[in-house]
Amino acid sequence: MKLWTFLLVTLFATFVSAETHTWWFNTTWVDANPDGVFERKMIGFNNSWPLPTLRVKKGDRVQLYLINSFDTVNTTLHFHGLFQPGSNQMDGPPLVTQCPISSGEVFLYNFTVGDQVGSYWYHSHTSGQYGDGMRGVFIIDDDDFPYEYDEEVVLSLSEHYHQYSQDLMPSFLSRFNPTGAEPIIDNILFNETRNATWKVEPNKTYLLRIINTGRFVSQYLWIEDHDMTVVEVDGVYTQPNTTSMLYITIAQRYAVLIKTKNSTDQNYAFMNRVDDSMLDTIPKELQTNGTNYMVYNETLFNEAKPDQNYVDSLDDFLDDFYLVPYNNETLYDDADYTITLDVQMDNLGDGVNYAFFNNVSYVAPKVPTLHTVLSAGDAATNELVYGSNTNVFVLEGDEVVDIVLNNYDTGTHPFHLHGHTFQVIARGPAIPDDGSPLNYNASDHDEFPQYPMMRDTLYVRPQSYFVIRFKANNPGVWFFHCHIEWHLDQGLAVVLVENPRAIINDPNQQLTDNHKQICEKVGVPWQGNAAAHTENFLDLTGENVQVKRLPTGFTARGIVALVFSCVAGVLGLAAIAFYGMQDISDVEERVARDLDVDLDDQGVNEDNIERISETGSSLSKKSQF
Ligand SMILES: *[C@@H]1O[C@H](CO)[C@@H](O)[C@H](O)[C@H]1NC(C)=O
Ligand SMILES: *[C@@H]1O[C@H](CO)[C@@H](O)[C@H](O)[C@H]1NC(C)=O
Ligand SMILES: *[C@@H]1O[C@H](CO)[C@@H](O)[C@H](O)[C@H]1NC(C)=O
Ligand SMILES: *[C@@H]1O[C@H](CO)[C@@H](O)[C@H](O)[C@H]1NC(C)=O
Ligand SMILES: *[C@@H]1O[C@H](CO)[C@@H](O)[C@H](O)[C@H]1NC(C)=O
Ligand SMILES: *[C@@H]1O[C@H](CO)[C@@H](O)[C@H](O)[C@H]1NC(C)=O
Ligand SMILES: *[C@@H]1O[C@H](CO)[C@@H](O)[C@H](O)[C@H]1NC(C)=O
Ligand SMILES: *[C@@H]1O[C@H](CO)[C@@H](O)[C@H](O)[C@H]1NC(C)=O
Ligand SMILES: *[C@@H]1O[C@H](CO)[C@@H](O)[C@H](O)[C@H]1NC(C)=O
Ligand SMILES: *[C@@H]1O[C@H](CO)[C@@H](O)[C@H](O)[C@H]1NC(C)=O
Ligand SMILES: *[C@@H]1O[C@H](CO)[C@@H](O)[C@H](O)[C@H]1NC(C)=O
Ligand SMILES: *[C@@H]1O[C@H](CO)[C@@H](O)[C@H](O)[C@H]1NC(C)=O
Ligand SMILES: [Cu+2]
Repeated sequence: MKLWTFLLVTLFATFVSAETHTWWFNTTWVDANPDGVFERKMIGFNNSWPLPTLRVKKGDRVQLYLINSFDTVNTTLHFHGLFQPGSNQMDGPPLVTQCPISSGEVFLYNFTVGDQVGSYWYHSHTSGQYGDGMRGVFIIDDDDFPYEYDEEVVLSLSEHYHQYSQDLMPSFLSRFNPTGAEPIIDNILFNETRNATWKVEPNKTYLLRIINTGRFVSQYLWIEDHDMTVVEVDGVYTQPNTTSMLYITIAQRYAVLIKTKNSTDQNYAFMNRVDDSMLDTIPKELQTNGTNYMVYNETLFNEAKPDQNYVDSLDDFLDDFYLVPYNNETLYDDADYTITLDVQMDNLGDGVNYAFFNNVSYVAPKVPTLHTVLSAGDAATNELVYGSNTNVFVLEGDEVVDIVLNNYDTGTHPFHLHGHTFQVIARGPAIPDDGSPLNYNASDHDEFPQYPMMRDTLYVRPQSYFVIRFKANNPGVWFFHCHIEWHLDQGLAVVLVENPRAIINDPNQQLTDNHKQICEKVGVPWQGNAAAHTENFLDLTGENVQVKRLPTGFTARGIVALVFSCVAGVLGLAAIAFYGMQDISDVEERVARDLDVDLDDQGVNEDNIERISETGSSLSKKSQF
């Protein structure tokens, strides 16, 4: 009898605990002043910004209706870190798993939260919109949270630009920005503001969920005279590890326990600081440190705020490589399949600086890759149908996959894999700008950790490498990309087509009617190969491809350095004023013509190469590569 009651109660509990959350969100521009020094509009939902923190439990259903109320632009929403088992079409990246949602349309993100808990976030995956504010925190609460705490608090970090993404992007991806220098940030935010106040009570344990919702810079985080005990990283519980400082890249999450003091006679500085090594230039007026406040005593706080807290070194942050998952999950078996990706940044024939994985700069196909899978039949296992510029790798079901990433660039990059967490099995040290890049050596490496750290976003150090390992147990089309929005726009992405047959055969994975309508409205076919051919999937004529390369021996930096050196040096300042009144690209054309460089055909008079590279080096600025 007792057992029966128990079983019934358990069954009932399981049954009722799966809730359905229905949200309707209307994208709207909202007047805001996040950093307190500049009024601008931010993208909110229903005329409100910052966006709400969404809370669910595992197994719950989410029905989020996204109403695109932008005047003209498309949008999409990604739930960062969610596995989306059997619901790949709800993952969010446009032209990877869905058609863009055009202005005036409503898309229903309808999915069940998988077997996951912890700290996540959601953000637009379209056109830098999340940098304009379309981002929020997503928490999967856990009834069986393994650590004791009294109160839970979320904290988001990000950087802030005064200009809109749509204005920053064209000048970033321009031949007049040949080094690919990212726009310099105007501020860093702490919980979507600055100088923030966190009121705490004494003698308590807080669970602080820290989420970097930024699009560019990593941040250091520390609290005056308080330690933080890491217990979760990107939704993976860890064995506790106590530190005084965190380094958190964009898209990463850390949940930490913080024990408050027993006395209320003092308040403390809660510092965030930009990793300024990621900035090309550091303007004098940029506040690289943010001082926020952990307030125990408001009376005292109103009298005097704590001063900025200084640390001797920024190198003492917790190295996430050494964290151990709480469940002691051991290293997976050796890889069945190893994908090696070389990261480079370089200019193409149009003088614009692009980013490459294995010499391919990602260009979106004409048909979303998932839709190609669903319409390709037997051809779905053939990488060719996905196009030559999408960097697609087809994975077999349940195989163990290693991604070896060698970074030839001198910058730090946070890479994110959709649909999975991965084991972090190797990561090399930073190599200074004047050293040669350090590649991963499969026949000579440190022993892999027995219990590797698992997460979904991982940084690679400058001119170094990492190796990650995961099981291909989640059929779907999963984007793997640098989360720095600028670098994604430069093409730093690959697409993993995981177990295509299983996707095709799963009734849940078929496109919803709403999804097909969205495609029709935006004029994107929902069937066909990368070039939108439905008859012959191997016919790629008309596919989208990257800009052509410059001829060998000719550096694109040369071209633009040449333009600037000519304009500034040879023609003099008066010429800048003169040319400045005309379309600036005209200047380049005229200079190129004078020097016999054919920009359109990318042909070049060999005699000029020497001169061009000379001017290039004499003028070279600090660059990210
Ligand atoms: C947001 O706006 C939509 C559309 O008007 C409405 O249906 C919904 O109830 C609103 N949601 C909230 C949370 O206010
Ligand atoms: C969405 O917000 C805009 C701007 O406030 C408003 O004009 C529009 O009616 C809203 N749409 C819906 C469906 O509520
Ligand atoms: C933060 O403090 C600075 C300097 O004191 C001030 O200019 C700015 O407006 C403040 N920002 C906010 C959001 O309070
Ligand atoms: C919306 O997406 C479609 C299909 O990718 C594209 O052709 C169109 O230019 C996009 N609209 C805007 C305003 O970017
Ligand atoms: C969401 O998906 C589930 C499962 O396919 C379905 O039963 C439900 O009707 C969908 N919700 C809406 C509002 O269409
Ligand atoms: C950050 O903002 C959220 C939402 O407004 C709030 O609940 C939370 O307490 C804030 N966190 C801190 C550390 O102040
Ligand atoms: C606060 O007091 C409790 C017991 O009274 C003690 O266990 C704890 O260590 C103290 N905390 C601090 C930060 O001193
Ligand atoms: C701290 O809290 C514990 C129980 O939560 C209590 O026993 C203790 O007296 C408190 N200590 C102080 C200094 O408030
Ligand atoms: C807050 O600080 C003031 C000034 O130091 C002090 O007089 C007061 O007792 C403190 N209040 C509490 C609750 O500790
Ligand atoms: C920012 O913080 C770092 C670390 O405490 C410190 O070395 C540096 O001087 C601070 N910068 C400013 C402008 O206060
Ligand atoms: C904690 O992190 C440090 C590196 O920062 C590492 O050496 C140590 O092994 C870790 N300990 C645990 C229990 O995770
Ligand atoms: C993981 O291993 C540690 C010892 O390293 C042990 O204390 C802990 O109980 C283990 N956790 C689980 C969930 O097995
Ligand atoms: Cu990057």
